[in-house]
Amino acid sequence: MPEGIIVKALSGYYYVQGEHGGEPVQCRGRGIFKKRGESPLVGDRVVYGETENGEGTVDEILPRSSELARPPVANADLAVLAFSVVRPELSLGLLDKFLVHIEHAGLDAVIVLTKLDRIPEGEEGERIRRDVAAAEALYSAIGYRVLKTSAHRGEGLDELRTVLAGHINVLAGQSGVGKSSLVNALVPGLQLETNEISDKLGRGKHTTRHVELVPLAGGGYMADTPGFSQLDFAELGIDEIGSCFREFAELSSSCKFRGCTHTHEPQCAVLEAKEQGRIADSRYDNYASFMTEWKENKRRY
Ligand SMILES: Nc1nc2c(ncn2[C@@H]2O[C@H](COP(=O)(O)OP(=O)(O)O)[C@@H](O)[C@H]2O)c(=O)[nH]1
Ligand SMILES: [Mg+2]
Ligand SMILES: [Zn+2]
Repeated sequence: MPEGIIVKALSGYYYVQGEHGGEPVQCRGRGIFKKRGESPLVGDRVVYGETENGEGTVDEILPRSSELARPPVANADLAVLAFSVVRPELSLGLLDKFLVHIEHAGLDAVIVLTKLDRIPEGEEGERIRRDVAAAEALYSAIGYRVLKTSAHRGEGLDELRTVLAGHINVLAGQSGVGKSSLVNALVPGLQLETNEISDKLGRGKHTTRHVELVPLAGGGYMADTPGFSQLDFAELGIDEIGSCFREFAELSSSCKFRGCTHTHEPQCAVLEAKEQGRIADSRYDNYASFMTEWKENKRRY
């Protein structure tokens, strides 16, 4: 039986892209899934069978490596985290918050700094360039790929294409940072609505649509709906936040106490590393503020 990947789900049909190319096969799910409470997702690797009329059935869902709720996608493995360097300005607090959620979902992340062409001349531009260089150095040292792009000038796109190839990619990043522009420049034929267009048509930004995986020229897929739009800590335990900071997670086995929160405990390897400058102040401060935010949210509900 052939294997494939569900690239689209619509009106009870699953569109399965076979391993050997060609058009996706329109499939029904087997009744057994419903009985078992299973539900095939876009991104699922499946075993399917073709029936006479050119349609098919999804017979088996292969084990998932990840599962996102928004958008509902299985097996995404790389988050493309877009942050503009101007309008809106780079915020390391928000960047770290996205990273926590991406790490928690079990995806790797590539940080894409966008709108490089918009950095102004003069002192203001110099300051922004210094901040960008510092962020690049900080996150590269932690182990994230950092790319700089301009969708308008077509800069950095070849490198990004290489990084995305072979993965199931999901976009992340706040509104207006240039996610849609980036993907439109990256994937010929895909025309995601950019904010300018939706403003002209007077449509709301939050039109719900069905998620679809768009094939990339170098192999792999890009989900056409951004994820990680909900950044409260409702789905995380307080003890999980630290493990979503990669450089903390490495150190925490050397903390004296198991379940160390890296805030006040003696002989805490994370606090020691912070004192010695091996952990960036911004990373530690954001961690501490997420812990506080988590506790405040808990008190409220
Ligand atoms: N100067 C410049 N503007 C950009 C770039 N990418 C996006 N923009 C603009 O930023 C705004 C938001 O872009 P959009 O792609 O809709 O952002 P999204 O909300 O993250 O999908 C639009 O006005 C774009 O034209 C870029 O590389 N350079
Ligand atoms: Mg958009
Ligand atoms: Zn500790």
